[in-house]
Amino acid sequence: MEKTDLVCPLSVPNTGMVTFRDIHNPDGPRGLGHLTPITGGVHVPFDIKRIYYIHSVGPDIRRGFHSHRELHQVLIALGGTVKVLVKTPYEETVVELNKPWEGLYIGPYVWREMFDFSQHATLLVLASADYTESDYLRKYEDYEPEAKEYFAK
Ligand code: T46
Repeated sequence: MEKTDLVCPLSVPNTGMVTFRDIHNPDGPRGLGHLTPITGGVHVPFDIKRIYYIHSVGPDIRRGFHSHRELHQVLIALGGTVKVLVKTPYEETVVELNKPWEGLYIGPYVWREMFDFSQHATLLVLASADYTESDYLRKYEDYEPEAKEYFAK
């Protein structure tokens, strides 16, 4: 299932921002907090098959350096801040994730690198499929020609 109208596109194709509900009652008891519900196919443009989270990342660490052929994902900084570079052979941009009610959608053939994790940052990832190593393009020299062919269609 894909509902692309849930995603506000960025300048890089197959990427965009998704804003979730931030439920809180400022008139309720002090410190009651916030709640964000996410339903696959309703609030993100795919059925959620898997979740994982990345945390305790050192200050100078950069992760990612790959693309997926088919996977759809949404990245959410549940706490702290994380920067994400998304790029194709033709465009690139950097997004700072810093709100637990905001997600970065990344679809097929988008190269991603995550960096500048703040202390205690936790990055939640919602994914459309099981972990499949053969879906990864982990070398830029393998990624670039396949991505050029994909985006030429
Ligand atoms: C992505 C970014 C945002 C598993 O065994 N199962 C899993 O579901 C995942 C995601 C990873 N792994 C193993 C594979 C590696 O041996 O965990 C190890 C670290 O994975 P990786 O180096 O791919 O981690 P990141 O942070 O570079 O990338 C991850 C996701 O793999 C990737 O799909 O888009 O987060």
